[in-house]
Amino acid sequence: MRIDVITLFPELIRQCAEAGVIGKALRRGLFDLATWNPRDFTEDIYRSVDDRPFGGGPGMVMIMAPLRAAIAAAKAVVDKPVHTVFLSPKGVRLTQRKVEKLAGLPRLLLLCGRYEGVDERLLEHEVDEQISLGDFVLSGGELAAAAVIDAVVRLQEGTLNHVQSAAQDSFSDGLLDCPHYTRPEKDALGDVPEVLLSGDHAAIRRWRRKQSLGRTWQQRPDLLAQCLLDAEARMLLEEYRREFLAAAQSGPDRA
Ligand code: 9D3
Repeated sequence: MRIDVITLFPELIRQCAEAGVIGKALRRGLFDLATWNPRDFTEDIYRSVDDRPFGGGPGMVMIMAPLRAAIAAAKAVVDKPVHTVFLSPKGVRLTQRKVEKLAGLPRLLLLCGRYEGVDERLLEHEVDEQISLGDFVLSGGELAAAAVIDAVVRLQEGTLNHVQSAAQDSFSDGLLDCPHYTRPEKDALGDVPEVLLSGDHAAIRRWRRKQSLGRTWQQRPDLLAQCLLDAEARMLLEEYRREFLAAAQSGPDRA
């Protein structure tokens, strides 16, 4: 797939996209990335990209002309349909479901805002959907765009070396991931749970599922409510709850 990003801070996007597994996917040509700076599409001597809001009030608003020119330039590069997303705190919350949909598209155009926002008329005419990362305030759309790129590229064929990694991620089965351990087996910070050293694969699978269920119950009851639990899951969760409540009864560790 090809991803284009309209941004006043292209280096922010580049930095994110060039690190780790996403950077490797980029270098291997598993996706194409281009950034377009509206500043390069200004025509006045000040290279203005913002102006004061009509109606008054604090802050500045991104003007349409440089954004339109940047979007047009990005669209013109390849003759494939482009899905345009504006990253905005007013958008719909991003979910893995949405990420999966975006990952299947041939072209994605991500539009990043700065200042108080973008002239509404541009959004009406150039944007297919608005996406938010959640109810907190960022300084602009770039970190959100970087998050979308990361999440979408992970799903491109060949990005992850282990075929299973993507499928086993949190959320794929609607539950949070289980805890992980590696060497050393014993440490001042604690010992690795016995079952993981037992070699009993059925017991290990059950333990991990129980931990996933229990942690989802504790941290994300909203996710758990969306899950259809089979008989084994109900039993494992009941066990986890019983152990958790028993531990709470006997009080926090007093050695
Ligand atoms: C504090 C300014 N706010 C007025 C009450 C409006 C506002 C404008 C622009 C708040 C944030 C931003 C910049 N944010 C984004 O561009 C953004 C964002 C976010 O702030 N939170 C979660 N997801 C996203 S996606 C893009």
